[in-house]
Amino acid sequence: NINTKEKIIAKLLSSQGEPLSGQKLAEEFNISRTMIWKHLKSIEEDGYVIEAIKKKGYILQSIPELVSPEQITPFLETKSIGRNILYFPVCESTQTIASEEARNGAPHGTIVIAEEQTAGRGRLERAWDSSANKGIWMSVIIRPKISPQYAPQFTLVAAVAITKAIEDLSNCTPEIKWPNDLLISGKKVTGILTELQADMDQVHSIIIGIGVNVNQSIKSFDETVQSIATSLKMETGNDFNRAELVAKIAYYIEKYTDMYVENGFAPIKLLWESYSGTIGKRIKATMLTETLEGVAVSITNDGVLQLKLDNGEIKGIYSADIDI
Ligand code: BT5
Repeated sequence: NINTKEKIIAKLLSSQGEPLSGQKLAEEFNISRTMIWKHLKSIEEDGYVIEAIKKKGYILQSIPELVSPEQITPFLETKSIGRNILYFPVCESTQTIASEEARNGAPHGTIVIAEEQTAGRGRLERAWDSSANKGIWMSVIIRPKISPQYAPQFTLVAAVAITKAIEDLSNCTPEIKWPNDLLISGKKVTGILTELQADMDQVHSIIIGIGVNVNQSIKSFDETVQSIATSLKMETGNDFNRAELVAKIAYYIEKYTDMYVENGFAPIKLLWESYSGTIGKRIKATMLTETLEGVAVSITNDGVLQLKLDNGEIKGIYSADIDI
């Protein structure tokens, strides 16, 4: 059934302004005119605009804004990031698919992307709200030749890359909240989930999961996150072309990954600090086994947060939830 629907979409896309006759479609797929009509209704629900011309047939007026490879590729300015795209209208989690693909040898730069996730996840198995056609839900597989201890730095590389991309296309500058959130007006617009496949000496792949809230209104968010989440549309009043933003993010991930491999973490750290909303603030860091309070004084060259406790002691924090 889905197959017939996809074939009808393909026919509409290739008909180039010539009306498609419902009768001919019915004959070709060997189903009733009513079934054809039902498929067309379902296609319209996906965001395609179809005009029916009496006695002639159906013409495609416009296609929905998607994050399909066909819509992303024209915007791409990269050598490797996004040159292999695996696209899903719906999946459980792009991160899970990307892990599998990475294990099976998917090339550096592969992007797994979905219109909708039914089991999107954050750190520590928390849920990530990923409603259909409104956000960017993607996982990028990179294969830098580094040792595993440096992998967490790629969360910071990604944070800078996404910040730059959002700034370029929206004129909003998100603030980076260490380690993995981007905020606009104090609300979360992006979450990053970095996972690693490695042996003791060498990284095989780093999988950067990226969730960006783009065209949602407050109502499209799950009630549990409505008070903490925002989208680019909510902040600016504008709709954004998600495919263009995906390509921009790919561009900056490539740029900063190359920069990292050539020059190390120092230049990335400078950029990161310029966008950070954490450094210099008094924070509470909640970790798996303890909670610490103090002033976030800096990040080290390894991306570790330096927290100055009230007794003057400096503690290195590798991962935590931060309250400011
Ligand atoms: C994150 O975790 O922020 C990482 C999110 C990564 C999502 C991407 S989407 C593509 C890829 N595939 C996946 O399955 N995941 C990645 P964390 O720091 O643990 O934050 C999770 C918390 O953010 C939740 O507990 C909620 O409070 C909140 N949250 C959930 N959905 C949100 C949304 N859409 N916008 C803002 N906040 C949200």
